[in-house]
Amino acid sequence: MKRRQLLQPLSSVTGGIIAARLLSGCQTMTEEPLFALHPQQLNQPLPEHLVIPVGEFYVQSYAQPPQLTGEQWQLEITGAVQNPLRLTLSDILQAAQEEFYLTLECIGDATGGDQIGNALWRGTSVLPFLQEARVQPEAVEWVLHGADSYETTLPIADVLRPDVRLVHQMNGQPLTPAHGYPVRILIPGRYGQKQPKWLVKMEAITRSKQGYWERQGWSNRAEIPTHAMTRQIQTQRVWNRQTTASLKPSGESGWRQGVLIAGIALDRALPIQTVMVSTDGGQTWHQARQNQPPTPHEWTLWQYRWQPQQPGHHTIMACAITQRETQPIEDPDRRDGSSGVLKIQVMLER
Ligand SMILES: Nc1nc2c(c(=O)[nH]1)N[C@H]1C(S)=C(S)[C@@H](COP(=O)(O)O)O[C@H]1N2
Ligand SMILES: [Mo]
Repeated sequence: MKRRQLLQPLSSVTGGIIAARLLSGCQTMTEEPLFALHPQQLNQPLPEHLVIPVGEFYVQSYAQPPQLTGEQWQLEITGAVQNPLRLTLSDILQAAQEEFYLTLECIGDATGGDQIGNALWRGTSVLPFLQEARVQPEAVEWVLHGADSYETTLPIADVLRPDVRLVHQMNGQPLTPAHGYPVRILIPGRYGQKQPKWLVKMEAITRSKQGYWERQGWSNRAEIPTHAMTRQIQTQRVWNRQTTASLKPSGESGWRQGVLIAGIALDRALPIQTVMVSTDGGQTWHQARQNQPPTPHEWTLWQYRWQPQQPGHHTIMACAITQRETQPIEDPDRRDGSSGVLKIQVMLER
């Protein structure tokens, strides 16, 4: 839904967009709090990792997921390469395995939206295969093809990296059909559109070209900017269609004992230096506590304990800072991803 609303002013409505509308946004979000934290426990360290279960993880597919079997699946490495390859699933499974956390987000995700999730992935580096295929010097880009005819492109050097992996497991289980069974590729630092599911062909090309979503006006670099999102107020989950919260003064999650504000932050390459939280619509800012994920490609978790003095309406905001940039309050250009600050209205009851 959100994606379609964003796309309409950018391009004419095509079959693909209608399919995207039908297939996205249909995940069931639970009302369970994201963080099992209470205001009384606010001095405890944040969890090291927070993973979204597969059944709750957003799905963004422009068409029906293709039905592939592990036996029939093959990955072709072809085009401007000296030694074209054809890999099977056992080639992927027999290569050196790596497990790593990586946060996936859709570039069409609205500010503070729910098309973002973190998972533990398992797979193998693509680099040894690409080195074996020997890309020709005149090649400029890779076209990454999905079995659903989805395609996206990336500069040659951005895929020839040890941390670009061919992935076959998500949270300890084989990829589900919706998430790309049997194999997808993960390119750290880029929005989801650069991460084809059901990957069947990597084609080196000598003249640059744009992929499916990029032709519809979405950023071709699709690099993740510095941004934070509030995900929880006290024990209530906050998603983009729920930007208000109401708290009673007393009782288990009463505001007089303090209010937990918590969320996530992400950047394409740099660690999150600081997350600043405002409870007065941006007039004053306070530093949140945060964890230190092993790589910047996994979301940073943060929390702030607010001790309100007055009942009434308050506007909560969170803003992330890296060495490169400070998150802007308003979205600069949503075709580069919505990186503006989410504003949550909190009503503290009398
Ligand atoms: N083959 C294929 N890969 C794809 C897509 C697609 O439609 N087809 N959608 C992309 C988009 S726009 C996003 S945001 C991510 C979403 O991955 P997920 O559905 O596993 O969350 O997959 C990407 N890879
Ligand atoms: Mo996406």
